[in-house]
Amino acid sequence: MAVRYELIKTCKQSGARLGRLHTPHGTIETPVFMPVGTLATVKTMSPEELKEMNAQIILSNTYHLYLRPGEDIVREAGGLHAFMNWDRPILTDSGGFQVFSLSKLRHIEEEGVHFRNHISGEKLFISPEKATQIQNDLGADIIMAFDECAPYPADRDYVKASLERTTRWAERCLKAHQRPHDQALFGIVQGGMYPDLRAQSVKEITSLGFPGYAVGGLSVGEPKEVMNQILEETTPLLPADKPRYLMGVGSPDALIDGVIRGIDMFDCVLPTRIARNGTTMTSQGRLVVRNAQYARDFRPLDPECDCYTCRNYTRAYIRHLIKCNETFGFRLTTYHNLYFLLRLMENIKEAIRNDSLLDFREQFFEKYGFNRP
Ligand code: PRF
Ligand code: ZN
Repeated sequence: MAVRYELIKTCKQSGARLGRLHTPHGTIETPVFMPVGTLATVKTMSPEELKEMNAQIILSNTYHLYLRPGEDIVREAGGLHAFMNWDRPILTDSGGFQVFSLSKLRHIEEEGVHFRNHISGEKLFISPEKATQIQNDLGADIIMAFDECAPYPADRDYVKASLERTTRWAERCLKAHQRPHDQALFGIVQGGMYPDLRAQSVKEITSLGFPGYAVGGLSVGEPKEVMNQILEETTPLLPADKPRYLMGVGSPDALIDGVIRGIDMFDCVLPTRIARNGTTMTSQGRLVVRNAQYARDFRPLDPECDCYTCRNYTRAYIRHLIKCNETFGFRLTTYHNLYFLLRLMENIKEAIRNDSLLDFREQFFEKYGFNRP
């Protein structure tokens, strides 16, 4: 087995899990937030900077790397770790989501998905076997099954057919997987917003026996109460001795609420994406540093933050850089946002150790507010 999950303790107040995930590139302390490096780079950040802020694992995307530069080139470079000079764990998503969100012209069949390259227009096809082969070539520590994330809203019949196909695809991914000894293939639970379909999906996917499980198909536009309700009914059905990964979720409130519902891993473009349009996460809630009100504000982004950005630069300066499209401005906000979320995860782990995660949640929201992100 390529990874091993070790459950260290559960929070007596909330049931949240503290654990360790051992991988070929080192041990991850969970719950963990994974910064997103879609194109084999966390936009604007160097690997040294990511290490300095204690990023433990990053996520990259099969779909994008298949289109550019091509998995053959990454394999020839010695795999993704060597290619991008990142020696800590990497997870690649399968493309089963990106194909649906990025490619307009696509057609789903039992065999796989036909689509057009969103850059060149070229006709392409990804199957469960192809997604697995690409991920074997990329060489991440954790790879994901090729799934279909149903849109929201979607009717029950559609979601049922889609989750059943996702199960058949998951089985094909397992068969196609060539590196089970050093790459852990995780299964993905679907089932939309229908609790009984979620239960069906968990039953089918767990019967295949994966070393970890993801909850997909959430944070696709549904109200956050709905996501929390679905999670509450889904995670208890998953095996306690395997890691659970909530895909595409990374707002501070959703991280806390997800951990409380038994989630161990998260990823999201949110902190890095909003940073590049001048929005930051602070202990007092979201701060749009691009706004005119910060033109003469010579305080740091977050007075409670001790990151590189907050120790050295003011809101006024960062606003100026971003207004002028200066790259350094995007680097400063990206650094701060990632640092903020990684520190939030540290605080969450500390609260689990102290059996006080529900108290932590109250304190956090009192200051942060319930605004998204
Ligand atoms: N499936 C895959 N990747 C994903 C998702 C999914 O359902 C989501 C849904 N939030 C984000 N990323 N493969
Ligand atoms: Zn900061």
